[in-house]
Amino acid sequence: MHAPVIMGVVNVTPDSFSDGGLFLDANAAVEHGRRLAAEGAAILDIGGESTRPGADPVSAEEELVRVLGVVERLAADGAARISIDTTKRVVAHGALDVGATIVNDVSAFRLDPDMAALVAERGADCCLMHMLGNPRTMQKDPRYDDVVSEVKSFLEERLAFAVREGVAEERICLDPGIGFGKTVEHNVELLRRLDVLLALGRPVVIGFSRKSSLGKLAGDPAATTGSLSASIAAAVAAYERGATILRVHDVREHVEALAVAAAFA
Ligand code: HH2
Repeated sequence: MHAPVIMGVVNVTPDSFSDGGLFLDANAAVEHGRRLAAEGAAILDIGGESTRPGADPVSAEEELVRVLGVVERLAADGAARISIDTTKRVVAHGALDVGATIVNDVSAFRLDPDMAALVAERGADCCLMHMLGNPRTMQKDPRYDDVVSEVKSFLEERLAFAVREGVAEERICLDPGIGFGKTVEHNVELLRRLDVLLALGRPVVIGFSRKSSLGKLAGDPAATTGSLSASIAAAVAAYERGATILRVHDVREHVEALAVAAAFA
């Protein structure tokens, strides 16, 4: 089985759901990113706009101010690859100019279709994620007939779109978007039947870390976040079901747990 790849989260935002405001200051964000790289993150995913349910949108100018210096400094370190977590072409463009090599677009190139041409032209890698609706509305009674086949069809269509726009297929990862327009049951079903998404032939990214479904599964129906231990359990389950990239906030603990899980694979 493949080795797990850890993507460490660096949120340069005042309002992210689990760590909003902690790393809004650029120096604090860079220090945090350095720590995550030293702990074993192969990728640092840097974002300047929260996608939590109900989050307010941020302008491209503001997003650039938040992330650009952080991307540049962490890319210059060379300790980890840099991924820019954005749906905006202009932000991705700026980040690629200063050293990012991966575009993580939670809209899968829908909010800014020109993003695909940018990724193609720059030879960047990308992650295309499923989301039902948008962050303002996505958790209001999400419904599917069959969440797994609907997410699969969506990702299949987005993969074909990206390839049509010139992105090399081997540069594309897919993500079912845990918590993006999904109930606890939807998230569980997506992980339980991950083989259906793996059949698309691309590496799968899973971001379950700290999400509220984990707190609910662990017994608190009103949970707004998930604990570290719950996050690790989900990451190990995702890895054992074939996920390649685990997007996590607590890198050291996940690296340890996944190294042990990998020993049994
Ligand atoms: N989850 C979040 C943000 N970006 N990208 C991918 N590919 N997959 C995910 O599951 C994913 C993502 C939400 O987590 P976080 O960045 O911690 O929170 P916020 O969006 O509030 O900043």
